[in-house]
This record gives sequence, C-alpha cells and structure tokens, in this order.
Amino acid sequence: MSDVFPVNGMHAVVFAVGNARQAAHYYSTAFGMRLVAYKGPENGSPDVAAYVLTSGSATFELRASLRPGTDLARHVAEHGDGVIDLAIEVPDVEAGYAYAVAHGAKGLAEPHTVEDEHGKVVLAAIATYGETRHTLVDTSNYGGPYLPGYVPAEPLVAPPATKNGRLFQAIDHCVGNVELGKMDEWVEFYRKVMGFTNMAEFIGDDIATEYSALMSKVVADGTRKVKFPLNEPAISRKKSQIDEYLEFYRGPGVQHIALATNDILTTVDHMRAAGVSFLQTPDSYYDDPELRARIGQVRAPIEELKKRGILVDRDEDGYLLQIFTQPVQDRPTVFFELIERHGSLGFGKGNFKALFEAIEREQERRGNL
Ligand code: TYF
Ligand code: FE
Repeated sequence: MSDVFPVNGMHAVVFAVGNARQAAHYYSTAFGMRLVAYKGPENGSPDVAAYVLTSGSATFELRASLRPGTDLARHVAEHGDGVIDLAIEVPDVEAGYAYAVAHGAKGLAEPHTVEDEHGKVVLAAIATYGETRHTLVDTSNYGGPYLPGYVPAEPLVAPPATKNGRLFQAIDHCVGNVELGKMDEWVEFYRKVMGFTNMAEFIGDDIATEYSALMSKVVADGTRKVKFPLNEPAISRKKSQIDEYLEFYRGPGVQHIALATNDILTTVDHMRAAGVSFLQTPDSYYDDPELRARIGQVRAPIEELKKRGILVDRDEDGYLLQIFTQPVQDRPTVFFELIERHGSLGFGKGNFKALFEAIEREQERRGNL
C-alpha cells in the first residue's frame, strides 16, 4: 500500500508565549534544552522574538509578540501561553498540501520556498482543531540551525550533567483537546486529510463514565512517527478535566506534549530539582498487588519509581514508564508527559484510573471540580 501522506516526523512544536526570553530560560534550565536559533528585531523581525531550542530530535520554538495588535499578541491574550503549531516534516510539501486541501483541510499558507545562505526550505500550512495549525515543512535542502530568517544562537546555560547532555531525545506524541462530541470528527479529519489511522488505544464510554470524564482516540501516520491522541470531555459525575482546559484555553487546543526519554528517573530528578511540579501518585498505586503482578519486572526497582511518582504500564509488546507535569503556565491548560518506552507502543491505558484520580485532586485544589 502506498502512503497517501508520507511524513518524516515532527519538525517542531511552536508555542505562543507572553515572554519568550524567559520561556527560553525555563526550557533551558528545567527541561535541559539547548538554544540553537533566534529571530528578532536585531535581524529583521521587528514584531516578534522567537527562540528555538532542541533536545535530540525534539525542537520547540517559543514566540512572543513585541507589540499589541499582532495575531500573536491576540492569541496570547485569548488563550494564554499555548501551542500554535504542530509542524510536521514531510518529504514533499506541495504533494502533502495538495492532498490535504483536496480532502477537506483548510489551507492557511500555500506552498512557498524560503531561502538563505544555508539553503532552501519549502513550507505550507493547514488548519486543525481550534486555532492550532500544522505547518508542513521540507528541510531536506537546508543546513542552517532551524529555518531561514533565524540566526544561530548560543546555549543559555550549560547542558544537564547526564551521559548525553540532555533530558529527552524526541517528541513521542502531541495530544489535542476538542469539544464535547467532536472527537470522532477530528479522528475522521486526520484519516481523510492525512491518511492517518486509528491506533488500538482508546478511552471509550465505559472508562469515561466510570472515572476518566473524557474519551480519547489516537491517530498516527502509517510509520507511527507522528502520533496525535485526541480527547473530548465526557458527561460524568465530576467536571471533566477537558472542560476545565476548554474553559481556560477558551476553546480546543494542544493539551500535552509527551517527551521520550531513555532515563526517566534522571530526567524527573533534574526537572524536579529545577522546580518543575509533577502529578502526585499515591503510595497505594505501588502497593496494589494486582498492579505489581501485572507489570512484572521493570528496569528499575519499584521503590525508585514510587519515590518519584513514575507510573508503569505493560501490554503484549512490552512496558512503559510515564509521569505527567502540572500545567506549565498560570492557566490549567498545557502540560508535559515524560515517557520511557520498553517495547510498548501504548499510551498507559492501565494507568488511566490512577492518573485521572490524580488529575481530579488537582482540579479540586484549583477549585475547578
Ligand atoms: O496521551 C495519552 O493518551 C496518555 C493518557 O488527559 C492521557 O498520556 C490521556 C488524557 C489525559 C492525560 C493523559
Ligand atoms: Fe500522553
């Protein structure tokens, strides 16, 4: 079968923020990322300051408006800090854009080439849920640090003292929150527009009404390099965490970005020491004999996971370790997940109950339950 919409992987996650200089400092110190490129008034962009940071293959761009009246300033006023673009690297931007638009995507930018002394990049963009977009990017003929228009920049701080000088190496998945009853429409959007398919993992009515207050399905490209879970609120006893998000973000948007690490214990220790707060997992989670039997042997003693609140899940392919940060801005909107995979291709289905109970405790603390 030929792939109707070939993708090479995530190109970047673009954040709109109120103060990109300080955000760049946060992602450098707390997430161990390396500043590699910059664009701003000093080099021809009078309205915007943009900082580009990397960690392995993961790239974040942090953009702030330097004056009111820009779309970026309006976006931050409306949504708070958040994700504006899940940019995807594709081998052929013209073909991808043409396919997407022919299958119902709203085009936001026609394919165009930008260049500088490092080479050429082709870009186009389509709309997805809320005000989020997917820029399609082909950087195969480009040797600069990010994109034309950005100048190389020096790291803000020394790299973390880990074996490879970083805390994570890739973007594992990017999750969207959509309105009640819209999840299947967005699953269908990714199927039609990008040829993505439904992965097995989902949270359906049964789990939703019992404790999660959300429904979720995962779509991925044929090679599973790009994975987009989609959540919608579910009617249940308590106010859904997805409704809390939609209220504070004022509409659909990116809920969490999962970062792949090979050493989740070290990553959590570093981030915690740098002031990042994680969801608390109760000791009872680790003391549950059923869980202990199900997860079997993992690469670290359970005591070490328990100390840090790291969750474990196992399925037929292997296991995974995962943990979730608290929201990283004042509004209870975007957060991060750290995930260490050992064979499992899932998303932690076995942890949904413990995870959603922990999230509800936080909603309660915020007075939003
Ligand atoms: O990405 C996922 O599907 C998992 C589970 O609000 C999850 O990380 C789903 C919804 C949610 C938090 C985590
Ligand atoms: Fe996740």
